[in-house]
Amino acid sequence: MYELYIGNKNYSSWSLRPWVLMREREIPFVERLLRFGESSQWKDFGKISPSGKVPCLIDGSTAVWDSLAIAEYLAERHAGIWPADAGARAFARCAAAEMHSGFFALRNRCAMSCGIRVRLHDIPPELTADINRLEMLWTDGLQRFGGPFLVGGTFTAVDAFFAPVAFRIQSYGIALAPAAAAYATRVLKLRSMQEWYAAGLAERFRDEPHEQEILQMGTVIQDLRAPPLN
Ligand SMILES: N[C@@H](CCC(=O)N[C@@H](CS)C(=O)NCC(=O)O)C(=O)O
Repeated sequence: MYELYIGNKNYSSWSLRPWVLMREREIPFVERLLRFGESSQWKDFGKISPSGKVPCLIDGSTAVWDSLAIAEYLAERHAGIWPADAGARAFARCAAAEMHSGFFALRNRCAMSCGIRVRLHDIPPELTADINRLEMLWTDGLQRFGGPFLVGGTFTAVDAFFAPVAFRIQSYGIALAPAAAAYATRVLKLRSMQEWYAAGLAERFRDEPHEQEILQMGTVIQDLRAPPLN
């Protein structure tokens, strides 16, 4: 049985990728959640994962410690992680890689925090450029491959890579063109995403660095999370 180490569901965008992918592809795993800021939990994890970062997939004696590498590792063992058609697969891999190594303004200015709603202090040109590129990329995929997912009829790794963006769009009220907005809503409505969201809302542990990162960029206008413990 695979073990998947993840961070707090409210904050950990990188963790969400393999988690939602495995859930949507019905690949069984044991979830191991580590709370940010709790050094006792992370101390032992550092012995398991070379980077000490989540997500990390453990398969027997093999550790796979990066979300894109996890997708590729799973693709070697399970059908349907990437689309069967070579053209669709190339598109999906490019889009997932683009998310993995780009969209810096979106990632830095709109940190994932599923349970809050934020009004950004400002929207600089680099954020507008990321949003425009996202809209273009999603619209292109949906048109080319016919939807409802980014490269066709089934949820694949590329959708998993953009799943955290769907939460960001919800939290920051980012307006998108109709097809792209509908895709984000569709992803948010998946049962696995709803479960992740509910678990994120129920988390009572707050990680101060994550909270501060958001307050630097905007004003929290709604906090739907369970009351904090710490
Ligand atoms: N490139 C990595 C990035 C992983 C990453 O940055 N994870 C963050 C949490 S979302 C982390 O573990 N932070 C804890 C730390 O840096 O100590 C991936 O794709 O998995």
